[in-house]
Amino acid sequence: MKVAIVMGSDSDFPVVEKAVATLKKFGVPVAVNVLSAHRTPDEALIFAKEAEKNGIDVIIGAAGKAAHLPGVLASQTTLPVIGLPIKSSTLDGMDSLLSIVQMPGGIPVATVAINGAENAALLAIQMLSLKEKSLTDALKAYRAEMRAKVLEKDQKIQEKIKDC
Ligand code: RP5
Repeated sequence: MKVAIVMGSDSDFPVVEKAVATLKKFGVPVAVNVLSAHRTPDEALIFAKEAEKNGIDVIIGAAGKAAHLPGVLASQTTLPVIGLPIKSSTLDGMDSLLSIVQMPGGIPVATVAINGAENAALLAIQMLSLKEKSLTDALKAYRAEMRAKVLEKDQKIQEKIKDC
């Protein structure tokens, strides 16, 4: 097992599934669990304490509202923890973002954008690529594909503006 995604509620899954799909696309093994810093604090702490022993290399912590889960996980392990703020409240996800990003000194959480599930997965893959060269090659191919798509869009715009 390489990447573990822990989400505060199953209601986070519609966002989290994009991270799962990205990790699978790169052939990275992924486990997904529902554990809450507030509703199942004991289980969340044990999960993080045992993550390294269980063969996990990177943890993605996804949570909304008062999103303490990624920080709580990070407090129990030296594995890198990526925080994925979920837009699940009337505050448009700003509460989740600030709860995750404003960590006290000494316990970092690498925070991606609100609902930035794909970037959370890509960042995890970049971390894993330090040890696995095949992932570096796959990331480079992914970026080349992205570049080609943007250049194609640019070309289409050039055609469109001729008719304006
Ligand atoms: C957080 O509270 C979860 O991560 C979720 O984003 C939010 C709402 O949870 P539910 O009430 O939908 O279970 O802990």
